[in-house]
Amino acid sequence: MAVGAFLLLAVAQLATAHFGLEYPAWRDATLGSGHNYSQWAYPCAGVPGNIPGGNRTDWPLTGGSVILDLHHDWTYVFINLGLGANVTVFNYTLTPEFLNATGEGKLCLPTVPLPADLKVEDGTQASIQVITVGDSGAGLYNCADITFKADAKPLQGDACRTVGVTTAAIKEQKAGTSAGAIAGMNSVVLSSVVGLALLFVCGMSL
Ligand SMILES: [Cu+2]
Repeated sequence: MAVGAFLLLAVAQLATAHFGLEYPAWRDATLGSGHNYSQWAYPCAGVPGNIPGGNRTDWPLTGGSVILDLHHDWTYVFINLGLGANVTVFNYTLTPEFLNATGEGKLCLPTVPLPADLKVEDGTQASIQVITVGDSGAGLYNCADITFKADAKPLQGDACRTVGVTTAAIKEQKAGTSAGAIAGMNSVVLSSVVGLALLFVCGMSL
């Protein structure tokens, strides 16, 4: 009975948790798609890039919007970029200050800017990688293929609404000035992990 209950919870965890990348449209649905995808799998949940006839979204030259569907109580969010038609290496970070997102719901970031020294042209193809990290410490991955376009605009108004989620930016700090902040953050993370039963780490919060 105990084993059966554990397996049921394990299946529920696989089926119900993790996150959706709604904009730019992800390469393919990695939640309940029937494919053999796993969001635990680096770099893009097992979804190949540049799928023929697949999603590819126009994105502004200086950076665009990102919408996530978050299913966990809290998560850290990182967004990376790789250039090319079929990207497997995401070597530009778009979140020098990664996000600590609290709550389940929709998170819309109106403009995620490119690094100042990264110049792209109209028609440059690329991919966005979104990584979320929760209590378990393991990363979850989703990717979206994009084309940088001079006439593409960030989402505005009702197209970019955040519901149920609050965020705080976690700033990178210089060595020697950050000991207090890091010690404080670790104690918060540690107490929230200790406070959760192991089976609740991922997936039972939907
Ligand atoms: Cu999950």
